[in-house]
Amino acid sequence: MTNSTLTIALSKGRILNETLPLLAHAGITPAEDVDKSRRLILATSQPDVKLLIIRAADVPTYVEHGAADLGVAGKDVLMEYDGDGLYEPLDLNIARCRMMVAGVPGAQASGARLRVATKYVNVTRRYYAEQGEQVEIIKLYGSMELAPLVGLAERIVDLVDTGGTLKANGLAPMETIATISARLIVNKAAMKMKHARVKALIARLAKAVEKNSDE
Ligand code: PRT
Ligand code: MG
Repeated sequence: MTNSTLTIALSKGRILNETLPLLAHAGITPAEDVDKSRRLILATSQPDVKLLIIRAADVPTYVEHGAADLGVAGKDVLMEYDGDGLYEPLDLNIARCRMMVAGVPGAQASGARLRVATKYVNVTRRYYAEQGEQVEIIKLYGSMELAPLVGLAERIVDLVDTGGTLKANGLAPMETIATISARLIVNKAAMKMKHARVKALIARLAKAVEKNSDE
């Protein structure tokens, strides 16, 4: 992207839905209906601001490499991502949930080690290391709730909001690893090179977040 453009990476779904009202407060609205559009680069009401629509887990990668100046990513995604080219200046206080250990109540490990299925392998490895517990981590890409039901694992590490998904699958929440919300992230070079505009946007978003929490 050219130096005069400010690009913001977002993922479709709850992140986009909950970020759009905050962006609107900052004077940025998409030029077309984001739910209907298949475009991956969206123009906005501000000619020099563009939105990139990408997968949630890819947002830190785009921002770290400067392919996007800013992004909105869940704390879960940021905890799992191992990079260091990012600033995280603002908790947007949206898309809130908890990262939890869950399982079938009373289920014991079949072998020597508890098997834990998750897409958050880095976070899970750190968590059990801190607990001093040796576990076998099984990498999945989604639908973790299925794993304990078919004998793939005794535990899962997944996001929990209402608890409805766990309950519907006969699982119970057991331990909270972290409380999660979406964060604004900024490329380090963009923070320097486009300082005034990035800072102004952060300030406007911070105001919108404040207003949100008053409601
Ligand atoms: O869906 P896709 O594979 O494209 O990617 P994604 O799953 O990473 O994206 P998306 O849009 O589903 O989630 C984006 C971000 O929203 C996550 O990274 C979190 O930071 C945040 N978020 C907040 C959640 C939830 N709440 C949430 N409840 N993400 C997922 N869930 C899922 C959870 O994984 C479980 O399957 O909802 C289910 C549990 O919900 P309850 O209400 O039944 O407890
Ligand atoms: Mg999803």
